[in-house]
Amino acid sequence: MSLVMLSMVIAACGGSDDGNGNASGDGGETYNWKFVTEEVDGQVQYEYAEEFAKRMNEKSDGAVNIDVYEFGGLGSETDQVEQLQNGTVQMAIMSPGFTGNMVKEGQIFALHFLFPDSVEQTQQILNDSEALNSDLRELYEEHSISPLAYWTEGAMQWTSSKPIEKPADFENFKMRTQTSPLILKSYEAYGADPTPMSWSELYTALDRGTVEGQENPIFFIGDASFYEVQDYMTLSNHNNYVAMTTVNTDWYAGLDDEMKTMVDETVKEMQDWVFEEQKKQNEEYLETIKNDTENPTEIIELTEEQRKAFKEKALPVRDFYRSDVSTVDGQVLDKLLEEIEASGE
Ligand code: 6CS
Repeated sequence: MSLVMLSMVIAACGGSDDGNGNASGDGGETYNWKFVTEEVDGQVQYEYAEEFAKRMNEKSDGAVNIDVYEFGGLGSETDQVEQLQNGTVQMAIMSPGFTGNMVKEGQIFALHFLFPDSVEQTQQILNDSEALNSDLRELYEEHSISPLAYWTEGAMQWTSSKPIEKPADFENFKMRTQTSPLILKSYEAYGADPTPMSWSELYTALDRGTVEGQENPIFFIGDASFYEVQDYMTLSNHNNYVAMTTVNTDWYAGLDDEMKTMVDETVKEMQDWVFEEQKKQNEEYLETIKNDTENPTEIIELTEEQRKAFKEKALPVRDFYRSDVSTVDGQVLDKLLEEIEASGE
């Protein structure tokens, strides 16, 4: 039932709607929320939101109905950030790579070679980190965005129209990035010429040569068919793709205790679910890309020595983050680094 129809039914029953997707009537309270994602049907973020909606509906005996929106249905990635902030949507999967002009500290995820090489260990840190789940969350909340969880969509790799094996291969290379300025800075550190752009334009831009390469987890490179218009994929594992489960801060604060607990518990249990989902999709798409003989992709596996050369160029970007980006003197980064070290890396 659409929201408009629902309001009509409630009005007919003499009930009321608080304008936040929560309505009370003779049949008890009902909740109708919108959940927007940056990906499309089948991709990890969308599958997450569908599973979340299903679990909430079951746990609430049908009282919670969540409409899940694919990317594009409600506008661009940055439009979606605004919709969450003004409460047009209650929930969103958001990539920090699109909020860097606003929440400067969130650009911490743009730093290459920061998290452990192991995706499992990285997810553990994302789950447990106080720097992220408390300190960074507060900074997002100043902008009406509450990140309830951080999760990886997998290690990121490079695709390109020429082989990328050493930093010099990036010299003047036209690299597509998300919009956060520190992501651009990270590629400038290798000598590249980065261009921010929405992924909705990326296939065409790669096909036409407007940009020569991009970074993403393997499932996304496969599902969005980027590899079809690229010749090489470098297994660089230079960073993890981190997504956030976010809610509008005021809306979340206004939920009754029982509903808030249900949301929190579901967000928590989804962490293991989404880890398995991204793992499965990343493994399957690696095979798809390898076996697609109609669209051959040369896969370059960097040695540890080769990765080290990129890491050396990437490390000074941390100092830039501390001195020129951070609004809290690098405290979130320093705390996160301590947590990473304590985790055994
Ligand atoms: O490259 C991007 O912009 C997109 N990549 C992923 C893995 N998810 C959504 C995002 O917008």
